[in-house]
Amino acid sequence: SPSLVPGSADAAAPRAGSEFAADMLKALDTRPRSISPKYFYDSAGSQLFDAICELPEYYPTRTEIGILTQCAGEVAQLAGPRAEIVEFGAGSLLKIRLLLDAMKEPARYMPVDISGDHLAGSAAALRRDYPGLDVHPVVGDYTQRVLLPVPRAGGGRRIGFFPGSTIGNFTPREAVHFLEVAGQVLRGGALLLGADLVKDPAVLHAAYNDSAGVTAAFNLNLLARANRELGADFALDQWAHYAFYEPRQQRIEMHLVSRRAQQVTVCGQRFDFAEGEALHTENSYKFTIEGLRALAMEAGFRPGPVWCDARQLFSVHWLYA
Ligand code: AVI
Repeated sequence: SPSLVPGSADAAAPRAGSEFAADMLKALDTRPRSISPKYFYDSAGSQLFDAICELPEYYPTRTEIGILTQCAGEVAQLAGPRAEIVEFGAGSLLKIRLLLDAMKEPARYMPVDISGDHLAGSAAALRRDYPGLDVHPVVGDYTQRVLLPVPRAGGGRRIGFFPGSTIGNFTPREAVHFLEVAGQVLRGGALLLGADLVKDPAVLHAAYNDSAGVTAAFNLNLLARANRELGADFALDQWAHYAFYEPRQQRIEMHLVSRRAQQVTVCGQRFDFAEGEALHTENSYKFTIEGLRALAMEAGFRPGPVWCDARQLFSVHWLYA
């Protein structure tokens, strides 16, 4: 899972007091209706996201893995000996393994994630496979200031790792804020950042409208989750997955569109939807290389090398903190 500050485990009972409840009620009360994509990632949503990463149309994951495979040696050189890696989100074990395998003697790996369970699982696997590595999971919201352990005596540079273009799910302001916070904990080191690139809209459209309907199920899982956790009564077959590329803002937008006029109850409160009315569930910004570098500079980073695939679908940036 990309671990975009994923929510905690499913709960059987409606949790009217949860952050999800508060944000969903606020979203339904506001026009246009819009909610943070972080609520996609309960356990069902995280599994659906993993399935998305395997889809033939969803090029980012396999393209980034290809780039990381190519640049890992150079990254290891740039990082230097005894590097301390801070991963924002306990994401794909495959990606972090590519870096760890290339590094001479990485000293410490610190994944930061809101979900303790997710962290514990990946930490155990890495401890087993890298016996010399100090695996130090940190439970916390990496979009806010997180408390990391003090650098080890004789330790190397602090290298941040934020793959998957999860930065594209932030608003530009949130992205700069995240980069500023990351820059503070990485000062003197660097950030290795994956960013999806602006490209042929047909390629983008297909990636978010896969023929197997997995992205649709991922989007609709938000309503299913509300049914499970908030005692909501969304009739899932009355909602359409709608994703499109918006070229002026260079982003994919995902919405859930009401197929008819209907009333929904969430946490005991009723809300009306007209036919065609939407709940905006996600933005996925796409970047130019220069645009991403400018964003990083705004947050105090100094851009270093950038690696891309031959088709220029995806980019991986080394940013000096
Ligand atoms: C996690 N994130 C980078 C994905 C993306 O492409 O924006 C989430 C996703 N949404 C639909 N498909 C994948």
